[in-house]
Amino acid sequence: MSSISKRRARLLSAAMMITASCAMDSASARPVSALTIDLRATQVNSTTIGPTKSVGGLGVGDAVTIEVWAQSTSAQPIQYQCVQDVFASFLSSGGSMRGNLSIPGGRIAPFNGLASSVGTVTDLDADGDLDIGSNSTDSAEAKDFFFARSSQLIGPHSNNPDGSPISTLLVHDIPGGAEYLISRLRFVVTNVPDPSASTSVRFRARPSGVASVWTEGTPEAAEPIFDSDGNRTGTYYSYFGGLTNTSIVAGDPVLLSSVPEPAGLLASVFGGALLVMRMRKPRH
Ligand SMILES: [Ca+2]
Ligand SMILES: [Ca+2]
Repeated sequence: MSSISKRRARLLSAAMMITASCAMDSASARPVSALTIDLRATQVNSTTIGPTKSVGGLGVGDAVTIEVWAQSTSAQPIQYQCVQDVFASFLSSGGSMRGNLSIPGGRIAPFNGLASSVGTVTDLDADGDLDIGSNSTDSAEAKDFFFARSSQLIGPHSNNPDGSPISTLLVHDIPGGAEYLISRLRFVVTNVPDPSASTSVRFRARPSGVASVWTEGTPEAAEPIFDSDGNRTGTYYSYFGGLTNTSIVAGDPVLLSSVPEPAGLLASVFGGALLVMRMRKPRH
């Protein structure tokens, strides 16, 4: 590996650590009780990258794929940390780069249940490009938000009632709980007015009404499945109960920039370091 490649690998590693820290209390390095919605870029046009919090070298027409992960964590993790519903808006904000957000793949099972929605594509922040979701603060106005919704609580081992896997369910263990893939966004660059143009793609929680549904410390039921001859053929896992009503946290945004890597990546790592420093600053 060349020295440049090693340096890039170290920077990517640093960026990944920052990503993983989103569900952690940075000051104490302990998991927190929260639902953290974390975004990370995984593809530019047809090239797989990262996952990373920063993409550089972007020009007009480039398409960035950004995964949306719902991280359900507990400060005192026991049993399972689960997710069912997530209301959201997604925006590109700050900087001079413009581009349009969409969800080209539609909803991802099992978060494609009754009433789920990919949301309305619209310019939420009046900067001339398209975002996803709603600015409504009316608790009765839910229809324009992105809404990932499963018909039941989803845990790390959730599968179909016949014991087969849910092919599109992606789950990772993380400190304090688990994270679940709930969507894939696409940002297509439409305007780069200057050589250092950038913007940040971020999650914004629904400000009123039912924000989301997730649980901590949820028991798991493992039901054996038998065929007609009485032979056990599998297990159906389901989740009920647990604690609710902790806080929703937006993970660090994804920084998109026209500045070639690794400068853009350095900016993200540096920005992440600043965030940690701010969080460590003692309160007075
Ligand atoms: Ca924008
Ligand atoms: Ca906009």
